[in-house]
Amino acid sequence: MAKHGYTYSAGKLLKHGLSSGAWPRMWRRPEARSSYDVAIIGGGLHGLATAYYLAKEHGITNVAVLDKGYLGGGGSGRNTAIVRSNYLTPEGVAFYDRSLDLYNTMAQDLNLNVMFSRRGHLTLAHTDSALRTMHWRAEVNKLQGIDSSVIDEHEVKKQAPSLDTSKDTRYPILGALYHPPGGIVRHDAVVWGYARAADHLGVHLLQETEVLDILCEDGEGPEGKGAGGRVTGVRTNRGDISAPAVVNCTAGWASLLSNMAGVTLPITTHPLQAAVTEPCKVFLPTVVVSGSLHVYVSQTDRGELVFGASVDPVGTYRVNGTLEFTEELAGHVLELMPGISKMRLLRQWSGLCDMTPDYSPVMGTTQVDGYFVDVGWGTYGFKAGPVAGETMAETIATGRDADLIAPFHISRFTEGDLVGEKGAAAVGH
Ligand code: PYC
Repeated sequence: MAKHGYTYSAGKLLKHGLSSGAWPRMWRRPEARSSYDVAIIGGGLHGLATAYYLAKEHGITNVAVLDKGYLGGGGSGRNTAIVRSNYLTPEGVAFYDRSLDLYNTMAQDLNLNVMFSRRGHLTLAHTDSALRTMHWRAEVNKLQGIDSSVIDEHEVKKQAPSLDTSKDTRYPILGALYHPPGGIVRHDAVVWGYARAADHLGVHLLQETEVLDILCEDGEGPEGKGAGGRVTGVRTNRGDISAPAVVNCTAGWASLLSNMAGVTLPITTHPLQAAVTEPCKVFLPTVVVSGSLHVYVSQTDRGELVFGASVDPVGTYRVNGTLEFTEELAGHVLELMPGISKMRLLRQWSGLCDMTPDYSPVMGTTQVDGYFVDVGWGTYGFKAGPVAGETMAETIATGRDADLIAPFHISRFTEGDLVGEKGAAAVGH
């Protein structure tokens, strides 16, 4: 057995596939204990990565990850799997760049092929002001050693020949921010890799375990919640679990869960829709984003085009797909790539995004002792998963906000110290 899982030779794989013997489980289904050192709410990428780094880097293994459904069933399994670090603020660039480092070595670290395809990322500029923002981002990026530069429309055409770079379009392409280290990763594999590795190190993964309340004492709010109080555990549909540290990694549900601890978050929840086509021969070598046309697109190794757009404008917890989205998306995509008009959409889906006013996350300690948040992930949670796990684990283990996430502390909203990342969100929202 290799670290964090099983390694099969081709012969063993074939033998196993043809035999009726059960495949080994990726992770166990343990009975919940009545108490843990750390209870993590949310079995998505962030919760699992936090559990993994707590165990691996800090030796804290008496950890439970609680999910009301199944692992990776929320935003982790619904995103468009894009990774990049070409942000606008120095804080954002440093943070996401560490995540890219972790993605680079993830297949070896977790002993699972997460299919990281480092294929380059283009953010198109269709207006002078967009071009100015791209130059601004490129300079911030370069100052931190990130490979990122502005290219003109001829270079764009070389990178992505299927794009219409002619001048007679509604929004002619003037240039782009080109970021060679960006790419896509197989999102489910990332979840499975962290889950298997965390389980292997002793973490309990408790699926179908819904948190109904966060238990606190000594706070100034009702039931001892809120500022000045401390966390004592969680109430679940399977009974109470005591824990001196409770971590909220629940993405779209973050503000509702946080209210249970008496900590109000400046977050609204909006659906984000995405869609995928039938597969065809691979012709799009990079990830392409257009803020003006509200669309991003990449082609999977299987040949499907995966599209996303802006979040739906109205806040809701519904994850229905809408015809309006499909029509607008198709219209905008065809402005960029008229040649794909015959391709058929296979399916569409939607996930929940926890949006903050400055488009940066809310991470770290809170005014309630032992209650930690890793929320406000908007449309950028997947690319941050590894570094969020690493820095949250450090914060929980030491009781002190890790340097990389200190700028994202909840206090920035009362101190007026926002980290404005709207200009580098995938599309203008
Ligand atoms: O921020 O790169 C991004 C992104 C891609 C899809 C949604 N957000």
